[in-house]
Amino acid sequence: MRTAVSEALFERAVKVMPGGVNSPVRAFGAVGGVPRFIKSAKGQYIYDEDDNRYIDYIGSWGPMILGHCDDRVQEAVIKQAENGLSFGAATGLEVEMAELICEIVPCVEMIRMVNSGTEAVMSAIRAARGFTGRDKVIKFEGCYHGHADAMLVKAGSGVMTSGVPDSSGVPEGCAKDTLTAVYNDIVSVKKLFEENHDDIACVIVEPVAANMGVVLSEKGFLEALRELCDEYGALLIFDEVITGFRLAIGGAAEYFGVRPDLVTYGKIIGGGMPVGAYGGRRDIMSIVSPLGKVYQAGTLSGNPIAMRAGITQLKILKNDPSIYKHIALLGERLRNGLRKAVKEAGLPWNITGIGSLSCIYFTDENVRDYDSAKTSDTKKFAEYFRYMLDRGNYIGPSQFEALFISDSHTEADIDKTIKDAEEYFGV
Ligand code: HOZ
Repeated sequence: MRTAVSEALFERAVKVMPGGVNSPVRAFGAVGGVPRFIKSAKGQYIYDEDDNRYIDYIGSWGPMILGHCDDRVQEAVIKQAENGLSFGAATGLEVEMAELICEIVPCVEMIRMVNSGTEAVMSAIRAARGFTGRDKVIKFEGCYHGHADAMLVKAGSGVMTSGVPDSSGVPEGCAKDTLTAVYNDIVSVKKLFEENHDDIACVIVEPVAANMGVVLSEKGFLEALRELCDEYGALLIFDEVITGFRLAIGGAAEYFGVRPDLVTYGKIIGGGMPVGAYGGRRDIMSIVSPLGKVYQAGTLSGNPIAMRAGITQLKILKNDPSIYKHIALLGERLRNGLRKAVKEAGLPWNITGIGSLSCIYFTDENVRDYDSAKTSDTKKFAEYFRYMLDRGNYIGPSQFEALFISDSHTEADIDKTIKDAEEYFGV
C-alpha cells in the first residue's frame, strides 16, 4: 500500500501540531505506523492522500449514519451555505432542529445547541449542579464524556491508551467532586450514594460504553441507576454522543426504555458538522440562561450550516426505520463472522457490540467494565489493526474505540472485512 504522501504530511504535521494531529487517537500512537491523511469520502469509503481506498468503520466517530457525502445532505448544506455561514443570531433552523429532536425523543422537552459533545456534557453538568444545588458528580471508569476538566478522571477513549488514567493539567479542585463508580456494578454506585447522599447532583453514564471498546450495559443496570437517582434526588444524564439517533431513532433512552433527566448529544445531530446539544426535562432546562441562573453561551451554537445538515439527516432517519434494521443486521453479520473466525482459529478473543457498534477484544475475559476491558492485549490489537488497514479496512486506531457501520455499507463490505480477519487469524 502506498503511504508516501501521508508520511510526508505527517513529517510536516509533527513540527507544527502536538503529535501531528488535532485529536490524539488519530496519531496512530496506540497502533504504530503512519496516520493516513484523508482526502475525501463517499458512501462507505474513505480515500487517503495516496489514493488508497478503505472501507470506513469510523464514520467520523459516529455521525455518518447514512454514509459519507449523502447526496441529500450535501445538497442541503451547499444550498444553505449560499445564505451565509454564521449569523450569531436566532434562526428558524434552530427552532426546526429543537422541535424535531423534542418530537423524536420524548425525554427531551427543551434543548440547547452547543458545538461539541464536550461542551454539551460540561453544560449539562453545570445545569444539573445549578438545579440541584449540589456539587458532586458520579461517572463510570472507562466512560468518556469529552475533555472537560471534571470528566478527565478514569476516562475512556484516547485517555485510556495514553497510559495515564487522569489527565495532567486538571486542578485537584476540579476533579475532587467527580466520584467514579464501576460500570455495570450497581453496588459501587449505591456505596457512593450512601457516602455522599445529599451531595450528588447527577450520575452521568454512556448507556452503551463506547469509549473503552464497546461494553454493553447489563440488563437492569440503567433501570437501577434511574431508581437510585430518584431515591437520592440526583439527576440521571445519558451521554448519547455515540448512541443518540444511532442505536434507535430515540437513541439508548428509547432502545432500553429508561428515561434520563438530561441527555447530551454530539456530532451525530450535525450529520458530520461540528455540533453538540443538551436537553431534557423542562423544569431543569428552564434553569439555563437567559431563562434561569445557569450561564452558558456560544457564538457558533446553532450554526445554520450545521443545523441544516443535521436536520436533513435526522429527517431521513426518522422517516425510514429500515435504516436501523439494515445497520443492525450488518453489525450482527460482522460480529457473527468475527466470532466464527476466532472460534475456528481456536482463539479466545471476545467480540462485543450492539446494533451498528462493534469491538474485538484480545482477551478471554468477559468484558463488562474498565478493568476487564484493560485486560485486552493492545499489542495484538495493534498488529490486527495494521493487517486490516493494509487490506483496506479502516477501523479505529485504538483498542478502546468502537467500530461503526453506516447505511451505505453492504453485505459484501462486511464479508470482505471478515475474510481479511479470517486470514489474519489463520483460518
Ligand atoms: N476520542 C474520539 C473518539 N472517541 C476520537 C476523535 C477523533 O480523533 O476525531
